[in-house]
Amino acid sequence: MRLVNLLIGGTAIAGVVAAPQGTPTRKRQSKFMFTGVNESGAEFGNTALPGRLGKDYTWPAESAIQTMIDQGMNTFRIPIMMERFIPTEMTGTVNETYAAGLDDIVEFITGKNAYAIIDPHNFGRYYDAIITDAAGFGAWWTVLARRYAGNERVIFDTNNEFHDEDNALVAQLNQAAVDAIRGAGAASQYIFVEGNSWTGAWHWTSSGTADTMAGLTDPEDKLIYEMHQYLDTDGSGTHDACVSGTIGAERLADATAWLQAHGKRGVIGETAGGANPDCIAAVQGMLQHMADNADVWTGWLWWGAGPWWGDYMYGMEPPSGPAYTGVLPEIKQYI
Ligand SMILES: *[C@@H]1O[C@H](CO)[C@@H](O)[C@H](O)[C@H]1NC(C)=O
Ligand SMILES: CC(=O)N[C@H]1CO[C@H](CO)[C@@H](O)[C@@H]1O
Repeated sequence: MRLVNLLIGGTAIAGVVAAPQGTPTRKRQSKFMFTGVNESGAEFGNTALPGRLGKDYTWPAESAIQTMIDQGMNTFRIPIMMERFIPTEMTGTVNETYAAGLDDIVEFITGKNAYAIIDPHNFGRYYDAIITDAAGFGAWWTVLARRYAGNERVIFDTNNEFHDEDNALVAQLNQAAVDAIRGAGAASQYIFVEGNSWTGAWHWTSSGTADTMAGLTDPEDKLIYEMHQYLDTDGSGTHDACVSGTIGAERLADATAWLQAHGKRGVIGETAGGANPDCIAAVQGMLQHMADNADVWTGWLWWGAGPWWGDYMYGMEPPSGPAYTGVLPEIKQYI
């Protein structure tokens, strides 16, 4: 999701109610490997660095994640800020306060046997400057991957939505991250790689990002191409209305063909539409298209949930987020 400065009415979530441990995961209906939601909070207040816990940023609520697990979801994407994890320079040392918060939420999710996607929500930038230092980027990833190398339910997401930069650079940074993660001894985990042009599925081939991203290599062969797809007129995910009831499948068609032609696997890491009939049809059509092409599509994640979204139009936070009440019941068969 593209950054827009929202005023987050931040009420500090002091002590989240811990869900009972060991709750069995509900049987999942679809064949997708990954279904779930983005769990916002730790990347909020991204212009306030390092930021204050409970004022500028927060961590997702365990009780909300438990609710989604009970609905059959098994994958939670946790956006973080690179600068909060390693504050001085990419080759610097970890801020243990922030890292401890990440440890906790990762442990909670993976302790439920779900996947935790660690997503540096940085748009290919560090302190607002386009990252060009692949070695430094690799160093950052080495530190993070070493921390979670023993947890195979962690998924590493190279970076959220590279945009307005060189396609070759984006591929180089992705490869540096993959090499660093494997070099750190994290061999069992999936790695989600993201392309340029906001990693949009509808622009995947036309933007040229596909050409450079096709060459990525992984000794463990566990790369999954993470693409994002919104269904509003400009594909930005900033409108309640969708273009039509068929726009979801239409916008994915090109990327599906590319994945198949290149023997790659993909995941829709962010998607959303308003809680209205057109958008529901568009989302259903998209998920059906993915189910029909499950040879290449491994799953999908909704944008977004998290304790501070309030009545945000795409909010899937239980119990009253508009998408939790208005969309989720309509797409249950794809979980
Ligand atoms: C480390 O993180 C904490 C919590 O976010 C923050 O209060 C503190 O200022 C950070 N320290 C540095 C050096 O960034
Ligand atoms: C439009 C929108 O909601 N943008 C938000 C997307 O998520 C980032 C990080 O979670 C927020 O900072 C944006 O405001």
